Amino acid sequence: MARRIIHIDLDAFFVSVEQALNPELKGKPVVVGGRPDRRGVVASASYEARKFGLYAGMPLATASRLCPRATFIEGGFAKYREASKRFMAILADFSPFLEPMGLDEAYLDATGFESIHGSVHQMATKIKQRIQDELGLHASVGIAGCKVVAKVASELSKPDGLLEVASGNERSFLAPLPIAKLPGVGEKTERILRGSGINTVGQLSLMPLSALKNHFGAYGELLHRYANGIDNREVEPPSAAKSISRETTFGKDTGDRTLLKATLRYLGERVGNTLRQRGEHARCVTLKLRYADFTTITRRHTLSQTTDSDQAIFDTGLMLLQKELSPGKQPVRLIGIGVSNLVEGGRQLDMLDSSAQRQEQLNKAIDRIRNRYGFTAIQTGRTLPLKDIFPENEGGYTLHTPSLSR
Ligand code: TTP
Ligand code: MG
Repeated sequence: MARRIIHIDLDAFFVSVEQALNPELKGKPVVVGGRPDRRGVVASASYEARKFGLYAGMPLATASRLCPRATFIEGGFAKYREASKRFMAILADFSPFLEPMGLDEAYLDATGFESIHGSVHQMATKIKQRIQDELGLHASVGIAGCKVVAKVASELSKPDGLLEVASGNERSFLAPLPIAKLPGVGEKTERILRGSGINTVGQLSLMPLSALKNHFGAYGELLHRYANGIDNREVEPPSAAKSISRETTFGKDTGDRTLLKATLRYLGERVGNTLRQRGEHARCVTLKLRYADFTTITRRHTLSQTTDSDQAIFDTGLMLLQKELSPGKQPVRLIGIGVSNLVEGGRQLDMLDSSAQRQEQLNKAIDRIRNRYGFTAIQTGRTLPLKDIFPENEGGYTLHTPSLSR
């Protein structure tokens, strides 16, 4: 099924928030960034100010020379963060497949949402309307079969625009555009490409992949795909995209089960500590092993309930480890444990389950001590064997990979 991706970006965001709060500024050249007699640059310029050649990044002094009658505002980040939160909340009402990109920009996967809203175009119109009604802001929207084309479309539609690229037309839509319009093409790349006579995305799309790879390496491949309107990146809601993992390589390959378990416990506790610091729960636990001959395996287990407990992370890791360890196996070179499918907050503890409550309280107490005095300030029984093996350093064990001191 062809995907339908929406890219949405608010117009002159900082300035528009100021204008919504102070309607006297509407329809006028306005700059957020600071007073013109100060050092500093334009953060956001209203479209009226852009007519005078003002743009983000321009020194304030230059801006005031080009447009002396513009209103210059210092701005306040708290206002923009608040507006951003409300903007994202509106988007979340339309699709759970939402990937915020900074404060005023997001991707939504609207595949299959036609039936709810009539069409994705109508869905986008409703989103724009709500943003205008509730926040007093204008948004520009691009709709296409992939992220990169949707982004180009929204940019092209500004201000207050809505541009849909029909399925299958991605390549021909991009072809006439100057290469600088393609995300990923910065000033330097633009210069190099123009130097070889490549001025449009269409010309870039016709360059042989091998030539681009020779010139730009892996980045050349990306350019080739984007220029051809190909972009398989998913819209990734932040929590689903995240994972936390810790791993280490042993100084000497080992088959010692006590050492393997103790290291797994230690790594698992580091993972759990980070998870709790972020206020998240995990649904999946992954074990990673690399054997002496560099064969690497990962084994994953999905839990029936999300967790942030060291014990649950370790128990699951241990269960996976025990399945892998058999007398005939090679010694282990590297061991790692990670969690994924993270959700904010996670489940409410079952209040009847007093052992789960005790676990939670224990984890919290351990975290408090460790966050204050260092990781090795308190030991769980399982990690004690590590004391004899690894030197301690700055409140943690010095193992053989830097990732452990993270
Ligand atoms: P943008 O979306 O790039 O710019 P914009 O919303 O002001 O204008 P447009 O209509 O072209 O989207 O950035 C969003 C906000 O981020 C912008 O309002 C201010 C801030 N910002 C900076 O502080 N510095 C910068 O250099 C840029 C580009 C943006
Ligand atoms: Mg914007």
